[in-house]
Amino acid sequence: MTSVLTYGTFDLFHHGHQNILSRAEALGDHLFVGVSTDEFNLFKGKKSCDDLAARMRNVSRQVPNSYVFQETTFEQKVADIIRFKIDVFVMGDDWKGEFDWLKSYCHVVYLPRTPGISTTMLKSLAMVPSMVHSLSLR
Ligand code: C2G
Repeated sequence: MTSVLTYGTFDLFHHGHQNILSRAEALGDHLFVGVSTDEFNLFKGKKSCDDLAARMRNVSRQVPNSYVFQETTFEQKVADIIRFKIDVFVMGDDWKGEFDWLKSYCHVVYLPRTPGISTTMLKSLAMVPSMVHSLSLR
């Protein structure tokens, strides 16, 4: 049985997130997903729109047979790999090379990012109506 591990913020859940989760799931028999806490996001320099519960729920809906847990530090990955007996660690290739240090614990796979979609893009699109609204008030 092959166990697969990945992490993410998964804010404003979109098809890029869906793709990586589905492809990670297809690499093995069990998928484990660490979802960044709001506090860890701040450490990563991100302020998520959806709270942790919503982001974990969205992940669980996409990969219902996965085990979804909280990611609170970058460093917890080794402990997670050991406790879940992980065979394959997967991230999108925007992280290429960043997690090669985990290769002594498990296979490390970077999958191509889904082009044309990002949480940052969705956040900026969300700004447009409020900007138009505020401009219209002038
Ligand atoms: N992703 C993707 N295609 C996109 C957007 C994101 O494949 N268009 C992938 C990312 O490469 C990542 C996963 O989706 O593997 C989650 O992305 P984010 O929610 O942005 O997570 P991130 O902030 O990269 O946090 O310790 C690792 C970090 O927690 C990862």
